[in-house]
Amino acid sequence: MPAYDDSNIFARILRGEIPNDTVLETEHTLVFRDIRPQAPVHVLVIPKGAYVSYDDFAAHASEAEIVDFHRAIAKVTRELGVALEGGLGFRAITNAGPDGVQEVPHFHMHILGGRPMGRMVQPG
Ligand code: DGP
Repeated sequence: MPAYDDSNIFARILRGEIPNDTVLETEHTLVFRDIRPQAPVHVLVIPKGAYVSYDDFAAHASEAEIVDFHRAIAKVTRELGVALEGGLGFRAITNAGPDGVQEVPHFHMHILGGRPMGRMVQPG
């Protein structure tokens, strides 16, 4: 696991050094709109803790952080109208490392919706 780089853009957002369009904030989790939206709904769900990737978070975060993260996804998908309770669904994507084409090395889950999302993975 690469060491967590404190200078990444999401760490700076969490420190309040860079503005963001927050949709939801909980004790351990922040949800904000992606700066380059690829769908009518495109938000990023991030833990406030310093985790590089999903596997880092899943292995090392506390149970409270893990539950809070997933409950935040449940809440925000409902609030944005894309949850299956009242909506047409969404896609959750997380990229990890070079093969996953992860740009920002702070774990984040993309939530995309508001239109049919097409094929899951383009042929390489
Ligand atoms: P990934 O490839 O999974 O690491 O995606 C990183 C996403 O982060 C990408 O969709 C664009 C978004 N992003 C990068 N910089 C910023 C920023 O400064 N603010 C916000 N809101 N999103 C950003």
